[in-house]
Amino acid sequence: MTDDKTVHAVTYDLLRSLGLTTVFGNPGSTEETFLQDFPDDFTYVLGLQEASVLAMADGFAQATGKPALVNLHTAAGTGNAMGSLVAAYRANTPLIVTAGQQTREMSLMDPYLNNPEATLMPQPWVKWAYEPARAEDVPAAFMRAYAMAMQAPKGPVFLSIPLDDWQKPAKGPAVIRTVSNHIAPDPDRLAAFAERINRASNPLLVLGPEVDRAGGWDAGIAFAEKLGAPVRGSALPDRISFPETHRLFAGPLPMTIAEVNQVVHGHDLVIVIGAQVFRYYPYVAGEYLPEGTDLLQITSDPGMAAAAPVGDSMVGDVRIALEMLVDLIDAPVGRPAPEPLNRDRAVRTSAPSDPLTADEVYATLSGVKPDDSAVVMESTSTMAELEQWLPTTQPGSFFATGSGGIGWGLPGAVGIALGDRERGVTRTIVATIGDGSFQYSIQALWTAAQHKLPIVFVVLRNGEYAVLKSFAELENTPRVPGLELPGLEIGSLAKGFGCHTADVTTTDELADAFKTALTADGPTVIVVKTQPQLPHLG
Ligand SMILES: Cc1ncc(C[n+]2csc(CCOP(=O)(O)OP(=O)(O)O)c2C)c(N)n1
Ligand SMILES: [Mg+2]
Repeated sequence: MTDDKTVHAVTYDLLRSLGLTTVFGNPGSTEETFLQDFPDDFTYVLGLQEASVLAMADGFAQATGKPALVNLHTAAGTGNAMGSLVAAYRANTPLIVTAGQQTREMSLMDPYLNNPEATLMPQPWVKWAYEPARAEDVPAAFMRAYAMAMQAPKGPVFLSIPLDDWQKPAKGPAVIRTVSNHIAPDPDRLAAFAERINRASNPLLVLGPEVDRAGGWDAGIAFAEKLGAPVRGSALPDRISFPETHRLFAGPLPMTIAEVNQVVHGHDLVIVIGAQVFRYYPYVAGEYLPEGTDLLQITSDPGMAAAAPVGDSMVGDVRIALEMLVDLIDAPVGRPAPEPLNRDRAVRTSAPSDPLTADEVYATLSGVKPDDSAVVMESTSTMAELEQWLPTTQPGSFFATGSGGIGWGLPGAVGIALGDRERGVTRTIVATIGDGSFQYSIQALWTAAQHKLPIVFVVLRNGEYAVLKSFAELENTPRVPGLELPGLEIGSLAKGFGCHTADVTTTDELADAFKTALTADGPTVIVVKTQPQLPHLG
C-alpha cells in the first residue's frame, strides 16, 4: 500500500485519535517543524518557561485523568523542565514529553542546539526515553510512548524528535493500539490479605495519594466504613484520598520513623493502600513498627512494593483491590468507634494578630471558600493549619507537589484549572502558596491570565523561608544563610503578568478580597502579610 502522507500528518492523526489535542509548550527552531500548520482542532498552551510548561501539563493531566502532551525546546528546554518532571514522575502523572532535536543531516557534527545525549538527559525521571532511529518510526514511537505512560505505575515518557523528520514520507497510517491501564491484584493473595484483616482486632487503615488518583475515593470510604477502623492519610500528600471530615478520619501520618511508630502503636495491623511505607522526611530514628504491629500494603507500583522496609505487599490497582476486598472482609462486631479527630479550632474572642497568623488566614478562608473549590497547597510551614481549616471533603480536590520540589503549585494550579475547563467542570482553584515557593515558576501567572482561569492565589507573605528555619533547629544547624526574602513586591509581579491583585493585612480585607476574586474574570493574586512561624517537623 502506498500513502503519501507525511510523518507530520500521520502523527497528528494519531494524536487526535488518542485525544492528545492539547500541547503544552514553549517553542524553538527545533520544534517549529512539528508545530507548523497547527490544526484548528488542537490547542497550544504557551508557557513562558519550561518549568511552568511541564507542571501545567501535570496539573492538566491530573484534573482530566488523561495523559497530556508536552513540547520542549531541545536540551535547554528539557533542562528547565527537569524539576517539574521529577514531580510528575513522583505523582505518577502520564505525560508524553517531546523535545525537538537538531537535523539528522548535521547530527554527527554536533551543531548548535544539538542534544547529543537527548535520551539520557531526562533519566531517571521518565519511564522511557527514545529518539526514533528513523523518521518513519515517529508515529509508532508516539504510540509506544502513550502505552508506556498509561501502564501502571503511570508516569512521564520522553521522545526526542529530529526536526527534519516531520516532512518525511510516512509508512502508511499509524497503528492505534490499546494496553491494560489497570491490573487487578492476584485473587489468592488478596484472599490471604482479607483473612489477615479479618483476624485483626484493632486495625488502622492508611489511604494514600494513589487511591484518589485511581478513582478509588468511594471504594476507600466503603472499605473503611465496613472495616470500622480509623483512617490516616499519607504524610506530605500530593493528593488526598479520604474525606478529612469523616468520623473515621484520624489525621495524616507524621513524617518521621519515630512518630509513625507512636501513631501506629496499639494497632495489631496497619493496612496501607495506595501509599509508600512510609513517606518519611526528617530523619528521627526509631523502629519502623512497634512490637506486635503487622503491616499490609497494596499499591500498583512494584517499585514501591519492593521498597517498603517492613510488612507484606501486593501489587495491583488500588481501586480494584478496594472493591474486591470490601466483599472479602467481615464487618466486625463490637469494634468501638474511633475517637473523633479533635480539630483545634480555637474560638477567637481577641482581635486578630498583626501580622496575621497562618491560623487566622485559613480560618478566614474557611468562611469564604466555596465548598466545591479545589485546593492547591504549597505553603510549606503552614500545612497543619490548612488541614485544620480547609479539610478536603471531595475527590480530586487537593493537589500538591509529588516530589517535595517547590515551584509546582503555581503552574500546577493553572494546569488543573485548564483541565477543569477541558472536562467541563466549573470550580474555583484556591492556591495557597508561600512567598518563597511562589517565585520558582511565576511566569505561569501569565498563562493563567491569558486563559482567564478561575484561580485565587493566596500568597502567605511571611518574608522568609520559614520551614527551613524549623529544619535548621531540628538539624541543629545555626547560622544558615539565605533564608530571608525582603524586597519582593509580589503584587507588582502578578500585575505585570496580567492578574488581578490585592495586598491585605487584616482578616476583613482578606475575606473581602477573596469574595471579589471569586467574581473576577480571571486569576487574582492576594498577598497577605503573615507572621513567620516554626512548624513541628518531628
Ligand atoms: C526546587 C526547590 N528548591 C528549594 C527547595 C528547598 N525549600 C524547601 S521549603 C523552602 C522554602 C519555602 O518558603 P515559602 O514558600 O516562603 O514557605 P514558608 O516555609 O515560608 O511557609 C525551600 C527553599 C525545594 N523544596 N525545592
Ligand atoms: Mg515564606
